[in-house]
Amino acid sequence: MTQSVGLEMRDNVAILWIDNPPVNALSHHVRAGIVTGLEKASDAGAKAIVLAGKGGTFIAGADIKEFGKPLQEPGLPSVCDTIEATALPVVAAVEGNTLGGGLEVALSCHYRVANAKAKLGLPEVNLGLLPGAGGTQRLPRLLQNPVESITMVSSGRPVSGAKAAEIGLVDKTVDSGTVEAAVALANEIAEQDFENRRLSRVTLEMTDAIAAGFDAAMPTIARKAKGAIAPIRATECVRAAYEIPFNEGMKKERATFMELVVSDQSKALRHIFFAERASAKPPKDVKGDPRVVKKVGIIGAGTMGGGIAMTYAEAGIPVTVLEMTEDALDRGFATMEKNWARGIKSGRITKEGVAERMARLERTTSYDDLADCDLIVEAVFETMAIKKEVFGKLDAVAKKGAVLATNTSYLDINEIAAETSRPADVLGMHYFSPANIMPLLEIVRADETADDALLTALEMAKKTRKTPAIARVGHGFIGNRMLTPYLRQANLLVLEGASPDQVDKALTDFGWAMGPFAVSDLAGLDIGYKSRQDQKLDEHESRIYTAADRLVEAGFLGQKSGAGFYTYDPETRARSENSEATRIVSEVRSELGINTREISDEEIVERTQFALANEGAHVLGEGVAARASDIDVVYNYGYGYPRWRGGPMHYAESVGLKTVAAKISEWSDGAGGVHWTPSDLLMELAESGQSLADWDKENAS
Ligand code: 3H9
Repeated sequence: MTQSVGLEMRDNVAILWIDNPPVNALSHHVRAGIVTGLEKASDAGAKAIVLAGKGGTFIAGADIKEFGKPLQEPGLPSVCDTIEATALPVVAAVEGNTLGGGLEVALSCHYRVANAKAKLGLPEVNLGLLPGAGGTQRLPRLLQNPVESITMVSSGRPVSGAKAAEIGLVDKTVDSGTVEAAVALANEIAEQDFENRRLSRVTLEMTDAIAAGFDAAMPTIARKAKGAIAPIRATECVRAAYEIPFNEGMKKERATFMELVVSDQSKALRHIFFAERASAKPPKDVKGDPRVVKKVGIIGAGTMGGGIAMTYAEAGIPVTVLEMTEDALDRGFATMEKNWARGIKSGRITKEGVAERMARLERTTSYDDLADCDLIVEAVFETMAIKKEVFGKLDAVAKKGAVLATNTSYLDINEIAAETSRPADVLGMHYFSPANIMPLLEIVRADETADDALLTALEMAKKTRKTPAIARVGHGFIGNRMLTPYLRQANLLVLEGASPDQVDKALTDFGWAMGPFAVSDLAGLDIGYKSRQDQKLDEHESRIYTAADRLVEAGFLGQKSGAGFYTYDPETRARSENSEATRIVSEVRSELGINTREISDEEIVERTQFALANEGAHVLGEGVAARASDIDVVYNYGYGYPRWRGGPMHYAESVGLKTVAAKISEWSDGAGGVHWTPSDLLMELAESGQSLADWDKENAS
């Protein structure tokens, strides 16, 4: 037996304690320990066994770090079979996280007692996998209703212990004392026959109604999967439980698991699982503790400010919202209330919940009222002069030690910080619209930002359930900076002969939530127009956007004006071709003397995705991002990048940095070369054969 599985005898009951912090993952030594523990329990004269987890959690699943490495026996399927076949009855004491392989272990036990608050689920699909230790075969044999099995396996969403009792997943729930209750049950059933509790022996029958249920569910599962394969393959295995005997079902499940575990999708999803945990950790050089935040001030009640205020109010933190006029406050507060009211309609929040949130919001037009705030987030116009004015005022009123954050999406935060007498308190907290919904928080560490101010921003991300990634100062930080070359290529492709719809479709087929032209229409074409004018682009750059500019000048602003690159149905917002946009695009092509050509979807994907990776490598090389994996987090959580592709940097790695670098070199030497600046870092990595993952390990601060 190993130290990670301990044996405790309580009279006739043996408790096998799984102890593998922090989440009791089923690492090799735990699996081996369970098998030996079962034998020891029997040798010790136990009449029944309880399987329990130390630290208030049962088992959070297989050890994800072991995937992709050679399997060390015993494998989890065989451990589960051993548990189920044990001569003594085994009771699982389910509490905390009981996920993936953890739930499969519980399903192999003969009885389950759960804490009502435990989380039971099969989240393997989130890692591009399926339950690979009998979950797809044992779960439907336990639950009466196939729909519950299909939902749990295909969505990966966990259920509470209380819900688990309702659907027949556990035998009993308790509010506290889970292990004691499991021991009591073990004593009660110790002498009873439990043969019918071995789920592998249950025979399922496929009826017409069940088959029709699977047929009906599949298209929805495929639609929701948005290109991910695991939810579909997992559901097929659940279906097999009704169609073939247990042993054959297990073989099918195993074969599918082995196929998925080496798939690019699963590698990408596992990458992002660890990437999002790494990006939430403070840089190694940062010491100390976060400052205490009891109250937050938000400057601006527009779309961004309102969304940010909602985020904090939802997290239970009191907020003071400042605007220039009472009218602006009225509008901002009405919008927040309206947004929450939508949540009431959809059943996400109650009326009382909205009232509680609204009660956490105070309003003011006076900077003096921000004096008691511990964190103040500015969300006013994206103009340096205005930001400086705001920070000057804040400097005068904010209390000592208050963290002063700007929500700027592009500007130089060192310059903003210099406007105050306390640059150490200043940093960027860049939210994404709609801020109360979008999960990304790009935290910008300025040159003089204090460690504890940075830690406060990270802590706030956690409290408000945002996924943070830290960037350093640089135009557009990580995310928006990379958008420029991406959009540049998208617009060039249209000039060269693709239609906006072809570009959008190629990229949504690739997995993006939306294509760049649909996004531009949604954001408003005037936004890009204004920013281009402010930036005073050079001739090469402004040429690319001639068609986009002309659309704005012709009054096509995107969805808000009913048409942009596309026209929108006023009722349904369904989009169709805007013939006037098509005419403008072809007019611009002729004016610029471009001979159009057929453009393949492959070229669209390569040019846009490699442009992202190339700029990402610049960002990395300049130290604006600390890790390639942070860039992937930014794109996953802020820009609708397909999670199952891992992120733009991981995607480039999966294609092969050599291939990506060769293409970029070719393009930069070609006719459109002026639009490419190959990243030295990318070229060096491609040359040396070093991976981005290794670069992260060596260089991340
Ligand atoms: C599976 O079970 C396959 C089987 O069907 C078949 C096998 C044949 N492995 O998230 P946290 C680490 S697939 C290894 O910050 P929280 C995590 O990286 C698995 N490590 O805590 C982090 O490390 P670090 C199915 C794991 O309280 C630390 O633990 N199960 C694993 O916010 C703390 O994690 C899942 O997919 C793991 N399984 O959330 C569950 N889990 O400190 C995946 C966590 O170095 N896990 N770590 O950064 C989770 O969803 C969350 O971690 C959990 C806790 C909800 C459990």
